[in-house]
Amino acid sequence: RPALWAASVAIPALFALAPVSASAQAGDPALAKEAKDASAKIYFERCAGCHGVLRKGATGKNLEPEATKKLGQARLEKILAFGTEGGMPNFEDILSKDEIKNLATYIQMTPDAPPEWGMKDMKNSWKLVIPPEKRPTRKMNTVNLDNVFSVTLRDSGEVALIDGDSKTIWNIVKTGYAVHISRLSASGRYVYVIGRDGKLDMIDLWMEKPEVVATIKTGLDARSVDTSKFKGFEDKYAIAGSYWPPQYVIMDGLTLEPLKIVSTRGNTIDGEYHPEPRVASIVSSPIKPEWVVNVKETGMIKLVDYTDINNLKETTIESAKFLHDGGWDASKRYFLVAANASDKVAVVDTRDGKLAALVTTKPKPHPGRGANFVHPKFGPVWATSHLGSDVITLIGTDPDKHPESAWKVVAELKNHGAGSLFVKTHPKSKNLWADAPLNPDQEVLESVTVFDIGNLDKGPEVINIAKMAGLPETKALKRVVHGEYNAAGDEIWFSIWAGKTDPSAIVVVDDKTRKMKAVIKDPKLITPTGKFNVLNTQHDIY
Ligand code: DHE
Repeated sequence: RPALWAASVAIPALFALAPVSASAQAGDPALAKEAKDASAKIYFERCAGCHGVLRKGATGKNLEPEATKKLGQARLEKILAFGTEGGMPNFEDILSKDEIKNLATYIQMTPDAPPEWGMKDMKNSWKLVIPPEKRPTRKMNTVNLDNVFSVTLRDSGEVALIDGDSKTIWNIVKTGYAVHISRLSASGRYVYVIGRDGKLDMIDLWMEKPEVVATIKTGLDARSVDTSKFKGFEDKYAIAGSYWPPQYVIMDGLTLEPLKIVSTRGNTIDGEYHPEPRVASIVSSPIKPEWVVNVKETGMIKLVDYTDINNLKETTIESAKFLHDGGWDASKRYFLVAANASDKVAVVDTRDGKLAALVTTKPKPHPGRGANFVHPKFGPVWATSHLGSDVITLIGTDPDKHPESAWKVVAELKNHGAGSLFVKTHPKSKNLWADAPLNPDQEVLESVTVFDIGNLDKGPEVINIAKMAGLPETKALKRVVHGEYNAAGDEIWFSIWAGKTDPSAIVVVDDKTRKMKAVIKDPKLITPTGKFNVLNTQHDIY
C-alpha cells in the first residue's frame, strides 16, 4: 500500500532548529552523522505521525530499540520496503535501498528528543499581518460566504477557497506545510488553518480577496485548532494542539497572540508516565465555555474551561488510549471520539463532565467528525467507518428516549471495503456516504458507498467517483476522499487525491439523484483532500 497515510510532505527544520539531545545508549547500532540526520528527517516526515517522535507507538507499533533490535536489521528492512498486513505502508517505491537500510538502523538507535517550543519561540513566530482595527468593517465581496469551501491542498502547503455557488476558485492562500484541517470562527468570518508544521493561519473572508491576517507557529508538528464558541466568549480565544511538543496553546482569537501554553505530558490511563502524549482532536462546546481536548497516548480527555485562563480549570476524563478524531451527537451534548488503535469509541457527556460510555467496535474506527441521523428503528444514531474493517458502525445516542440503544453498537452496515477514513450525511439528506481511500484495491479506493437512511435494509449503492472526474490515466492511484456537503445540504463534494504532479479534481454529486453535477478542475488544485464548508463547519452540521 502506498505511503500516503504517512505525512509525505517535508516538514522542514524540526531537527535543524536546535541540536537534538544526544541520548545514544551502549549497544546501539551506529550511523555516520549525515546518514543519521537524513534518517531522522525521513522518520519525522513519514513515520512519526503513527509511531510518535519518541517511537512509543500509537496508531503504529512501538519502535523503541528494545522492540526493534529483536526484529533485527534484515526483518526491519523488509517491513519498511513491503509494509505489513497490519496497515504499515510499503516504502520501496518512495525511498531508495540505502534510505531503507539506514532507516532500519536508525530505528534500532535510541530516539533523540526534538527541541521544545515555548512562549518565546511562539512570540517570535507570531505575525499580526493586519490588526483587527485595520480589517474591513463590513463584507467587501459579494460571495455567499456560507457556501465557501476551504479545501486542503495537501502537498502544496495551501488552501483553495472555492465559491460553492459558482464552483470556481475564489483564492488560493499560502499556509503551513501539509495543511491538516480548517475550522471556522463562531462568527463564520475567519477560517483558521493548521499545518502539520504547526503553522496556524487566520484568513479573513470579509476581504475582497481573502488573505491571512495573522499567523503563528504553534508547535513543530500539529493537527488541530478551534476557537471559543460559547455565548459571550465567541472567538475571544483560539486554541491549537500540537503533536510535538506535546501541548496546547491558548491564543487571542482575533490576533493569535499566544497567551498560555499547557503541557499534556503525564500519566496514561494505566498510570504509566508518557513523555509524548500528543494532542489529537479539539472541539469547542456550544453548551459550556469549554473545549474538549483529546490527548492521544494517555487516553485522557480534557475539558478545558476558558472562563479564567490564568486560573485554568481542566476536567480530566479517563477513556481509552490512542484518541484520534471525533464529532458531536445531534444534540451537541455528547462528543464521540475514536480511540482508533484501541478499537473503541469514547463518549463524553460534556454537560455533566463525565465519560458516558466506552463502546467497543470493529478494528480502527475513523469517523472524521462522524455522521448523525435518525435510524428508523433505533432513533438518533452516530456513525463511523473504519480503517481496519469494512463496516460502518452505528451507535445509539439518545439515552432519554431510546435508552435500550444508547451507547451500543446497534448496527454494522457493510462498507465497500476497509481503509475508510470518513462518513458523512446532512440533516436535509436521506443518504449516508462512506469512502475507502486507503483500501489497496483500485476499484474500492476510487469508489464510495451510499445507503438510503430510510431503507437501510435495501443495501448500499457503490459508486465509482474517480471515473466521474474524467481525468487522464496516470500512474498514481485516484483515491476518493472526504465527502463534504454544501450549505444547502443538496450536494456532496468528494476530492480526488492523487500524486503531487498529477491532475486532480473535486467531484460534486447531486445528493438526491446521486449523479455527477459538476467537476471542479484546475491545475492549481494540487492534491485536494479535506474540504470544509463554512456554514456546516461553523455550526458542526454533520
Ligand atoms: Fe488527519 C482530522 C491526525 C493523516 C485528512 N487528522 C484529523 C484529526 C487528527 C488527525 C488528530 C482531528 C483534528 C480535529 O478534529 O481537531 N491525520 C492525523 C494523523 O496523525 C495521521 C494519521 C498521520 C499524519 O502523519 O498526519 C493523519 N489525515 C491524514 C491524511 O493522510 C489525510 C487523509 C489527508 C491529508 O490531508 O493529510 C488526513 N485528517 C484529515 C481530514 C481531517 C483530519 C480531512 C478532518 C476531518 C473532518 O471532517 O473534520
